[in-house]
Amino acid sequence: RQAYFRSDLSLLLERVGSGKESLSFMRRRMRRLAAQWAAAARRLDERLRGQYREQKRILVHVGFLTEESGDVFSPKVLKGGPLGEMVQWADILTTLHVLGHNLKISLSVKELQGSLGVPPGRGSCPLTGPLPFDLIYTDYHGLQQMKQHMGLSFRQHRCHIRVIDTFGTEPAYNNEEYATLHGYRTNWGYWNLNCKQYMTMFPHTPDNSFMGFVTEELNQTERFNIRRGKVNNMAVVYGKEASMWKGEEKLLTILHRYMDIHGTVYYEAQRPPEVPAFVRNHGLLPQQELQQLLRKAKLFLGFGFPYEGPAPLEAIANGCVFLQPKFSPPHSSLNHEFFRGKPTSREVSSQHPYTEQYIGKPHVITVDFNNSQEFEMAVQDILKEKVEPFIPYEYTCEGMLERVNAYIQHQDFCRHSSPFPTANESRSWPGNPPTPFLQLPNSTALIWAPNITAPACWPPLSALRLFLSSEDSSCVKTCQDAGLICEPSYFPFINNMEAFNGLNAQCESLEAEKNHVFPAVQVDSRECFQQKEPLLFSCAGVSAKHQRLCPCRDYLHGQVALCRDCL
Ligand code: U2F
Repeated sequence: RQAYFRSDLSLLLERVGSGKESLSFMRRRMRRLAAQWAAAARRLDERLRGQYREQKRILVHVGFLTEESGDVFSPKVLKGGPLGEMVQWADILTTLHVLGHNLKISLSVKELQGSLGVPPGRGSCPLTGPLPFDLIYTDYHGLQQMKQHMGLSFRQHRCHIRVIDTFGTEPAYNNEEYATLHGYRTNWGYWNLNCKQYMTMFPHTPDNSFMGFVTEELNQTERFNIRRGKVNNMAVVYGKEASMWKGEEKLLTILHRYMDIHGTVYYEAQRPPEVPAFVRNHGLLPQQELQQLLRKAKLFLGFGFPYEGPAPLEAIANGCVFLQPKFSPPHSSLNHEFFRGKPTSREVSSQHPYTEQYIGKPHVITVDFNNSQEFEMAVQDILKEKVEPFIPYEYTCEGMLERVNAYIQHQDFCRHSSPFPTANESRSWPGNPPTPFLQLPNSTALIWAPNITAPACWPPLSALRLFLSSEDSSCVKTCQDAGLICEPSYFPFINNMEAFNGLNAQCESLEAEKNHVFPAVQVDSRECFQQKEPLLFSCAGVSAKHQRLCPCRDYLHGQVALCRDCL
């Protein structure tokens, strides 16, 4: 059946219900953004006219909101607890609804069992018969619940699952055997999924799919009013909890020489939060009122926590400059409590690396906050600068609809075995192997130019550009340096001798092994290694001793998840 865009959210609002504060928060958000979603749906519908979009049966099981997982978030909604996740789930639900799919929402294990057709009380008996859904969106909590309640059939059906995973999961952590043997085992990872099944809040590593969320957009009148109403010397501090302001008195005093400082720190009636007396604290605000505050302010100031939340994008969208600390050395699961145990080694270079890398000046200023002179100069510069509201396209409703629609229509993790030879097969290719690569003029990169029929693949292979990294450089970085993005789904096509030869790797020998940096060349011995375990193909992997083969692709301006020919 064909999917048709929906502009009316009433059915969705009804299904979400309002039993808990977290659900009410999501409903309020959906209602507030309804017109924006409807306009975006009209525009995308117009652009995709003529494209057949299949309607999918989708189950959304929000594991962290179930009582069975302890639901620690709902009671915190009115107290400044993490709202980022709530923002994202509200937007995911709206996206799936607006795209016209057949949606079922589950917020308890009982509903999950009912939806999957597992009779209550049957414990972990396997689901018999076919899965009644094409896709299941859940989180790590939900994944665990599904495994418990689907029994053996979980393995059979897991290719249909998508895991909403804020900070991401890297391949070395995801492959159970490898993670256990090589010290990458955490509480969360090792599910042996295709890493593209994990969907992140920001485009962290291209090993995962970037799901995202949306930011409120402005119409012409609002833009005009913002220009008129901006108060040049007004700053809002990013931090809903007093603990986020601890130890920052010195910087606040410097800032106060130039600007009035506002905060939205949660507090209980009798206990005002411990922030300096010159700060005007509004208490935790409803989202809409926070927007109004940001529309007036010139500066949004982060002190390093929370990491990678939605609020900086909202501030930038309302014409603020986001001033944030650079982390040197970067924070990661190896050196910071917050990231410890998360299934990623990603190095976080500032409070909000996405805004630093993808948006940058004049909207985002990243400086060393230990150097108060540098901080003061940044504040002075910000006061002089005139900055317009800005939203990256991928954080608009249209951008999110476009991206998620492409995933739903093209990503298929149930289709087994790559249509191309595996590590072992490629060496025993009968006769002369076809040469699928061509050198790009004036470049070390190779392009995919097969003289055989190119296998069906999404993103299409025409976008493939192959590079040899320098040692100690990941494929994320290697592709980035070339203005491209690493595309892990191309790895099976470059895991062969032809790719090494094309890049002039001068292999002394060729072996196939399980290692999350392979395919790669060992620098000192010129030994070349193919990847033996497809689940370990990794953009993020990095090794001081190896030069890696890196499959890169182009991306659309403002929509890094999609290549030019991806739509
Ligand atoms: C992030 O979670 P947070 O909830 O701490 O992220 P924020 O960026 O602070 O805010 C999320 C939303 O809270 C709203 C604001 C944002 O959309 O509009 N809000 C509000 O309604 N009223 C206020 O007074 C202040 C903010 C991240 F999203 C999570 O994934 C991480 O777990 C967490 C920790 O790093 O940070």
